Amino acid sequence: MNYKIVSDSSSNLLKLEGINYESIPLHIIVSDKDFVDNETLDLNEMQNTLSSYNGKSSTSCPNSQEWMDAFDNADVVFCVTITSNLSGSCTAAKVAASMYESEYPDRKVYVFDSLSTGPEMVLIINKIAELIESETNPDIIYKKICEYQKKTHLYFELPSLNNLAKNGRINSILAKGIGILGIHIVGKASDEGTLKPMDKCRGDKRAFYCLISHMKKCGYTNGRVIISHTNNPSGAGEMNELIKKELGYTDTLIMENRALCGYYAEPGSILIGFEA
Ligand code: X90
Repeated sequence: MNYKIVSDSSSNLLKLEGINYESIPLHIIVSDKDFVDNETLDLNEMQNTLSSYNGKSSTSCPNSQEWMDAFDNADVVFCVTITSNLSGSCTAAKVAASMYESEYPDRKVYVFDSLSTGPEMVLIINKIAELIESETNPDIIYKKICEYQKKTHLYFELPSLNNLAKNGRINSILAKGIGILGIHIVGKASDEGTLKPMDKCRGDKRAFYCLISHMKKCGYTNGRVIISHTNNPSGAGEMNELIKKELGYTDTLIMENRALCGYYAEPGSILIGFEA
């Protein structure tokens, strides 16, 4: 049986060593420019365009045909999407799955709504890749991933909520005061796949300690941790040191947010996917 894993580009993962994997791009639209969130995109150019532009910007998700094209004759496909509560990507993947299965009745597509994004999607994708190596029954892989999703989380600290509010992904009342005088928001992806604020902190150092205390409260012991950041390698490094010191985990993977997460999380942000 030949397997494929497909995610939308909000995972920030472009390649997966030794695994048949594809990322389908979302788009960031700024004035008349369409930034396609793939490996050729110049992230600095996108951020520069955004910071010198005061008008409206928006995003769009892959459509069913784009998902379908990525399935690419695989017998079994596992899709991992950004939360269905903030994007149409998951619905498009589900439509593509039923189109593909009716066209090829002996093939199967499983769609996982991450109810999250970024590094939590990477944890799920890595787990699917591991299971493909050891488990031959795809239904069992599906069930194990559903169980796995119960113990993965996404926490974050964001220096601004502007793009999330301007595009109606959060209530604009939430965005008030964030970004002023160094106030960052610390929050998490809720069980429903929406942004849930937990704290406000002045400066990123306080935000990092705050994240650690929320991870402890969530019951973190020694599970895997993945950090992603937007244009903030030093912050990601500091967070990593704190995770070592306070939580004793030394294997944190650090990634860069690609365009979609970069646009919404905004420069300076840190996202943390972890297993509790
Ligand atoms: O379909 C589209 O156009 C994409 C819309 C995506 C909207 C949300 C993106 C969030 C990116 C921001 C911080 C984490 C929030 C997590 C909430 C589940 C990352």
